[in-house]
Amino acid sequence: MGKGKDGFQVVVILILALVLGSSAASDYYKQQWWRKAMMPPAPPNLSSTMLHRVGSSVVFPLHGNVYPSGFYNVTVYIGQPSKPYFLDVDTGSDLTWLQCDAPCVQCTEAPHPYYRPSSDLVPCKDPICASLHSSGDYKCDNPTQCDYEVEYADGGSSLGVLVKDVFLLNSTTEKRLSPLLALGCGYDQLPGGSYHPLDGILGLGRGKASFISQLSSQGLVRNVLGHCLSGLGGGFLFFGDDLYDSSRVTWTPLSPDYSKHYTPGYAELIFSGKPTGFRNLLVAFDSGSSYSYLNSEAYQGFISLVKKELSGKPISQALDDKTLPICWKGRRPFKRIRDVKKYFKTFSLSFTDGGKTKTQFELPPEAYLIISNKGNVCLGILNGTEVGLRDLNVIGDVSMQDRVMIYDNEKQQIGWAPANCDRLPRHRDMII
Ligand SMILES: *[C@@H]1O[C@H](CO)[C@@H](O)[C@H](O)[C@H]1NC(C)=O
Ligand SMILES: *[C@@H]1O[C@H](CO)[C@@H](O)[C@H](O)[C@H]1NC(C)=O
Ligand SMILES: *[C@@H]1O[C@H](CO)[C@@H](O)[C@H](O)[C@H]1NC(C)=O
Ligand SMILES: CC(=O)N[C@H]1CO[C@H](CO)[C@@H](O)[C@@H]1O
Repeated sequence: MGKGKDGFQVVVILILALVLGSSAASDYYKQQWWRKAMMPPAPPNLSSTMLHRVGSSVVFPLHGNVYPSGFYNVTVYIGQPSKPYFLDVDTGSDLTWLQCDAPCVQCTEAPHPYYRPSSDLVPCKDPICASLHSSGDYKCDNPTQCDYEVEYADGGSSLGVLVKDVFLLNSTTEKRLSPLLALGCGYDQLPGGSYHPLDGILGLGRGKASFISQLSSQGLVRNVLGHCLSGLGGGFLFFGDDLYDSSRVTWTPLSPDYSKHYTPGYAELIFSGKPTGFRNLLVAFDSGSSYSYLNSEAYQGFISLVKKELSGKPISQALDDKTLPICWKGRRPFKRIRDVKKYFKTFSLSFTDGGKTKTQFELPPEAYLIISNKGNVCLGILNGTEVGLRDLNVIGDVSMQDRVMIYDNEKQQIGWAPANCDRLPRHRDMII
C-alpha cells in the first residue's frame, strides 16, 4: 500500500478538474501515431448495434474497498481479440481510457500489458470528441483524429487520442453484447500522487463520451447506471433500469446548471437532525473518490461538532496514526465500526428541490468513519479546500457503502436506497 508524500493513506479523487485541448500532444508522438494508424484496419463487428434491447441490464462485479485499497475496480474485456483490463469506476468524469502502447511516452505500472490501440480513429468532428473539449472553439490539428487531455482533482492526468474498439459485455437477458465504443488510448499519464496499479478508468459521467451514454445511444440499455458498494469490500455496478423498483428509491433531481457532475445542486449540512448553518454546499456524487470532502468552513464546522460529541467519551485523538488527518483511539483497539458507532452521531445533507421538497442523504457513522489497521477510528470526511476542490463538495465511496446509488440520466435524477451489496444480481433478480 503506497503512502502519499505527507505520510497519509493514499487518497484517490477522480473527479474531472480540467479538460484541455490538443496543443499539449507532442509532435514526436503524433508522428509515431501515424505510423500505427497506417496498419490495416481490423474488420469491425457491428452486429450488436443492430440489437435494440432496451429493457436489459449489464452487471459487473466490483472489487476493492474504501480502506485500505481506496478504490473499486471492474474487469472489462476490450479489443479484438478481447483482453481483460482492470478499470477504476468513476462517476466523476466521462472519458474511459486505457494505458496504451501507442507507443507509450509515459505510463504507470499496470496489472496487464498496455492496450494496443485499434486503428479505428475517432475523427475530430465526432460529437464525442467535441464533448470532451470544454471550449466550443476546439480546433483540430488533424481532422482525422481526436486528441484529448484530462486532469483529475488528485493531480493525475492522461493524454492521448480517441479510438473505437469492441467491448464485450454480458447482459441480463443472457445476450452477449459487443458494441463498438470510443475510448482513450492514453500514452502519457501522470499518477495522482498515489500508487494506483490499474489499466485505466471507466468514465461514467453525464456527458456524451461516457460509457453509459455511448451504450444507451446504441440502444443497448437505458441511460441509467448504479452501484452498490459493500462495506465488506466488493459489490457490483450495473447499467440499465430494470434491476430495481423505482418506488423504493429516494430520488432527487440532478441540477441542470452543473451538468459536468452528478450533483443535485446545493445542500445544507444537518447534524443529528438540527441545521448547522452550513448551507449552499454544492455536492457531487463521485465513485472515483475514496473519501468525502467538504469545503474548509463546513469541514471545520463538521470537525467541531464531532469533537464536541466526543468530549467525556473514552476515546482520544491518536496523533501518531497517520492513516487519515484525524484519528481517535479507544482503550482497546477497535475491530469494526460497530465498536465505536455509539460515540458518533448521524449527519445528513439536505437537498432542496427548487425550494419545495427536501431530500436528505443520511451520513450515519459508518458513512464517514473507517477503522485503521492500527485499530483506531478515523474521519473519512476530508478538507476539500486543501486538495483544491474549491467550492465543490464530494460524496465519495466511504459515504455510499451498503446502499444502491442510481444515476438516472434519462429522468435527470439521482437516487439511493439501502441494499445488500454482497449479493450479485443474476438474470432478472431485483436489487431492491
Ligand atoms: C460478428 O459477431 C457475430 C455475433 O457475435 C458473429 O457471428 C460474426 O462471426 C462476427 N463477425 C466478425 C466479422 O467477426
Ligand atoms: C460473461 O458470462 C460468462 C458466464 O458467466 C463468463 O464466463 C464471462 O467471463 C462473462 N464475460 C464478460 C465479458 O463479462
Ligand atoms: C483546509 O485547507 C485549507 C487550504 O489548505 C486551509 O487553509 C484550512 O485551514 C483547512 N481547514 C481546516 C479546518 O483544516
Ligand atoms: C488492483 C486491484 O484491486 N485489482 C482488482 C480488480 O478486479 C479484479 C477482479 O475483477 C481483481 O482480481 C483485481 O485484484
